[in-house]
Amino acid sequence: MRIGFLGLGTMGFPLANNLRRAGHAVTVWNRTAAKADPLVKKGARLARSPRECATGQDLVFTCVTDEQALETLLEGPDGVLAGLKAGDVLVDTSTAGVKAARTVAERCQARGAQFVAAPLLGSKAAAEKAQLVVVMGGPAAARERAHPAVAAISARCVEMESAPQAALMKLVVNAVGGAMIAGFGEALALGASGGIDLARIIEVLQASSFHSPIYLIKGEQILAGDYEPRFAIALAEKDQRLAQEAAAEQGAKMPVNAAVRRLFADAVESGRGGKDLCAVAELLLERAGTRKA
Ligand code: NA7
Repeated sequence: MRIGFLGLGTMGFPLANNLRRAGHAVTVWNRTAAKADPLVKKGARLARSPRECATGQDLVFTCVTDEQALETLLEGPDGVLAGLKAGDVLVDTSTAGVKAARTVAERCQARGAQFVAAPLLGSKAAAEKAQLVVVMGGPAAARERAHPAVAAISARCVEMESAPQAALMKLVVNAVGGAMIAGFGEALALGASGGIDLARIIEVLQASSFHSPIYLIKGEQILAGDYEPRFAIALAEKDQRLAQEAAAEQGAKMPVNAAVRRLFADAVESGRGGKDLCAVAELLLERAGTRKA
C-alpha cells in the first residue's frame, strides 16, 4: 500500500520503519525534518508538508504527542485534512483522547474520508519489535483497509466499533498503568525509608499475588537509575489528564486517577517530564529522603 506517515517520535519512527520493512511504499513527514533522515536513507519518500504527505495515499497514519499536536497537523491549507479526498482513511495512533477522536472523525466525514483511532499499548521496545497491541476503532470498512498495515506494526489488534470507544479503551488501560507505577514508586519509598533494600522489596512483591512484569522491568530500571524514556512522564501525565476529562464528561468518579495525575504533574514540574515514567519513583524516593537523583 501507499502509506503517508506523520510524526516520527519515539513511537512513530519505529512504526514507520516497520511499515517500510513490510514492503509498503512509505512517505513521511515530521515537524523536525531531520528525524526523517534515517528513513529517507532506507527508501522512504520525504513530503514537504502534512498535506503532501496525506495526498494520494491508501492510508494516512499520524503519531503525535497529544490532541493539540494532532490539531496542528490536521488543520490549515497545508494540513493533513486538506490532502484527504473522499474514500481516504486516516489512522491516528496517538493517545489524543475521546473528544479528539469524536471531532476528528466528524471532520474526516465532512470530507467524505473515514477516521480510525488506533492507539498503541506498549512502549518503544514493543514498537521496534512490532509487538504492540493496537486498539483500533472506526467504521468497519476503514478498519478493514487498515488491517494489513496494523498487522505490520503489532502482535495483536483489538477492534472497537468506533474511534471514541478505542480512544476510551486506551485511557482505561493507561489509568490502570498510571496507578500501578505511582503505587509502586510510593511503596518503594515506604520500604526504603524504613531501611528495606529496594531489590528485596521488588523480589518479595514479585513473589506475592500482586506481582506484575511491569514491576520487574521498571524495578530494574529504578535500581540502575536508568530513566532513559521508554514512555515519558509528560506523556503519562497527559494520559491521566485525558482520563480525567473523559470521566468528567461521562460522570465517572476517579479520585485515584486525580491523585496520580497530580503526582505525575509534580514530576514534570520537578524537571522529569522527559524522563521515563518510572522516574516518579525517583521523585518519591527523593521526597522520602532515601535516595538522591
Ligand atoms: P514523542 O517521542 O514525544 O514524539 C512526539 C511526536 O509528535 C514528534 O514527531 C513531534 O515532532 C510531534 N509533534 C509534537 N507537537 C507537534 C506539533 N505541534 N505539530 C506537529 N508535530 C508535533 O512521543 P511518542 O512517540 O513517545 O508518543 C506519540 C504518541 O503515542 C503519544 O500520544 C503517546 O502518548 C502515544 P518533533 O519531532 O518534536 O518535531
